[in-house]
Amino acid sequence: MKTRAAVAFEAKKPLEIVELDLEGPKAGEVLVEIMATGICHTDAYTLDGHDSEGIFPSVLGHEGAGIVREVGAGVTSVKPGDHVIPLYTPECRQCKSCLSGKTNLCTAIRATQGKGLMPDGTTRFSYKGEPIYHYMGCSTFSNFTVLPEIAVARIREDAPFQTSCYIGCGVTTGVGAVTNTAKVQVGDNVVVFGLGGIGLNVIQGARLAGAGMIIGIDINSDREEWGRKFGMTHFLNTKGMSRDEVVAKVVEMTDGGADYTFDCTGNTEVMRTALEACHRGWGTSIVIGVAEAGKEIATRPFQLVTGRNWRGTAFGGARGRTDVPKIVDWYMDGKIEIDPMITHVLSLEDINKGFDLMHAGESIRSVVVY
Ligand code: NAD
Ligand code: AHE
Ligand code: ZN
Repeated sequence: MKTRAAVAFEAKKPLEIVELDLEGPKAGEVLVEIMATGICHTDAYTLDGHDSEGIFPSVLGHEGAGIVREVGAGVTSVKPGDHVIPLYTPECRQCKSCLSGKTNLCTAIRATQGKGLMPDGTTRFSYKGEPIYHYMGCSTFSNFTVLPEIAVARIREDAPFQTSCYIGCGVTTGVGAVTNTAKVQVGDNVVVFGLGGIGLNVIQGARLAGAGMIIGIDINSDREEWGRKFGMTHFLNTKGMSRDEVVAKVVEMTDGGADYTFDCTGNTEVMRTALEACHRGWGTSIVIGVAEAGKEIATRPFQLVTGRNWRGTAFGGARGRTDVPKIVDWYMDGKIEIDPMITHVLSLEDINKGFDLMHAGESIRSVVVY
């Protein structure tokens, strides 16, 4: 079949809207009509050539929601007409990682996914007879996409696509980092570095968990108002401040350092600041931001010797097929907010505007509706 898609033909070039050829689902796969997709900073990071796994030409996008239109042989858990959210972190429930109960990082298809391929080692997209690669196993910047059955979460049908697509990455990542990874407890002091599409969801996750102080940090002063909307109690604009100054300020505000800090910037200097702003003896810093290829994190080992913990999280530690439908319920029941964070709704033709708005710091989430 044919599908309209925004294709990343080359790094650092705008996406091009073209009609691609799409092969139907093979055994264990499903064809999904994507109804809406968010634009996450990770899409921009890959398009900008910062992803060591970046492959071109490819169809980016990993934050979608849509409807199953066809299923391949042997598919039993979804059927045509089901509403689903694609999962860049699938859940096979059979691999060592899934069975461990210790991680959400299913390994069933990770090797081919990282090469832009379906589990059988081929691509379903092509353009003028040449292969176009998949991205994060999702490729939601295409109106139709093919996904492994284990990489879709079935969701309730009354959830609007335009907002629930954000649960495919940003909402789950931010809220899950607090509830699944950090397991923030009532009264804990939390510091969030970077108040964009992920950081604001960390803030609302912290509010949900009953955190004490929720300190937001950004270098864009417009983000103060945004943070306060979702539960931030204090704001710090760290533009022009040194690492030591930021750490000293957080230590002063929290009487010794934070119980939990979260990096939602992808900047390795900020990651260090976030670790060092943790309370001596027990504070934990969670890395959410994705750093550019070649970047490394550093700190004095003494920071760890004296009890600070450095951890990371992917997709908020969520087991997609199990947890995503629950997060959709939280949204539909009003426990978490999504609508105000969708600042821009665009057509596929205008998708590059979404990237410009993100780089200019003018959007929280842009969503493309098909
Ligand atoms: P975004 O562009 O919407 O937000 C980034 C925010 O960080 C902005 O408000 C920006 O002003 C702020 N910022 C930038 N530099 C800063 C600095 N030096 N100090 C303080 N604040 C600073 O991006 P997003 O969509 O929220 O994504 C944030 C990061 O999370 C990206 O690196 C993205 O790739 C990553 N991410 C990771 C996961 C995961 O599973 N681990 C999932 C989604 C996104
Ligand atoms: N490909 C990059 C790493 C990118 C990365 O860390 N991705 C996150 C999700 S970001 C969503 O917006 C993730 O899930 N990581 C776990 C995984 O298995 O990819 C690189 O450095 O090579
Ligand atoms: Zn993302």
